Amino acid sequence: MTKKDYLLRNIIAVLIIGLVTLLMLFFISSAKSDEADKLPVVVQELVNPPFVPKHNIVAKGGPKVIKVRMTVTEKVLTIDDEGTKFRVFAFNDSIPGPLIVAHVGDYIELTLVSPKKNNFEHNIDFHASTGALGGGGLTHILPGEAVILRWKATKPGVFVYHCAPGGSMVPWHVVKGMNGAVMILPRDGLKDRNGNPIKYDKAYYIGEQDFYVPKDEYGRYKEYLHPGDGFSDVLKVMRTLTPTHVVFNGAVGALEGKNALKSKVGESVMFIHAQSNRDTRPHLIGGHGDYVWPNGSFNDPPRTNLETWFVPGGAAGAMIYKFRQPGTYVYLNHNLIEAFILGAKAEVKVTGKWNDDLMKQMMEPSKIAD
Ligand SMILES: [Cu+2]
Repeated sequence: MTKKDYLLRNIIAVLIIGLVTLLMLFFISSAKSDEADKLPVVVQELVNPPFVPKHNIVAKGGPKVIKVRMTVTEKVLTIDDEGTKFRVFAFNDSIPGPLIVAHVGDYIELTLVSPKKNNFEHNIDFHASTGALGGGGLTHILPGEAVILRWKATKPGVFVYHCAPGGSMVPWHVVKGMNGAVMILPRDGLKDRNGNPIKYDKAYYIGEQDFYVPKDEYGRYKEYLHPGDGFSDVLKVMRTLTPTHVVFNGAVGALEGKNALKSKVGESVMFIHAQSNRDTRPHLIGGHGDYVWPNGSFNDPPRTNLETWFVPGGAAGAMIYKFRQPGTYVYLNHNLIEAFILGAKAEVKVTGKWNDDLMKQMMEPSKIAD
């Protein structure tokens, strides 16, 4: 071996050792940090329903980590016009809990907090997530604790989330109001069955809630002094599968009158409808579902021009309607007993110019000859 060969061999050996070291360093560093750690972080300000956080229909830029914070509330709420008081559990003080919006490929990083003054164990199961009972297995917190969970949004659609502490606590917490929804949009937005983009000008989020309030021997709704007092009585009513209240946004009439939803002629509005426990049949009196994803999957082409659609319990659905006429519409669960007697209805007040071509009263109600 010449001196030149010897030198060349040493150089090659040094290069190989260097390369192997670099590769090892690369694998060690990539094993340490997750993909999500390298992404930009945005904080999403959650808002109370029926409003939704500010968002773009089509994603801007690449995937992000979306940080949200929710606090568990245990409190007494008035749930109807008769002043019935019921102890509820809620995410961020509202029933339903706030809507979280992200795009496919984003990560949701939730900080869940349970203040010391609470009495029960809580957690959260995101139907949109993958693994550990939807995160439920990793988020059990006692009063005075907080937990942080990060999950990747892989499926486009609208999905519910709810508390699921285990056993009979699961339905008990859900029918006390501890549920909400997540919307995961496709990065390139919504499409019709021909691949054309679908847009909406605003979105409203309606959480439908069934309550099971015990009555006393005179048929009056019972109130309980201490947090755990009503459990066995509520469980008895739950076993009948017959709710005493079915409401939107936590109380009878919560989205009516001065709190009615608002729109104007020519505006496209998305209605997100979530029900964590019980089947429902959304319907817009005076309008239609122009585009409907009844079970919430944005991968499927929307159904069109529906009069009423079905959202199974444990799911959220989405509908988009462009208002063509002014006036007051009623958006309800078209089991009309649940809507008009138990409370599952909202009003939509729409401003704009009436279109005689679509509808015209040809004669006012007038007396008829005998
Ligand atoms: Cu809970």
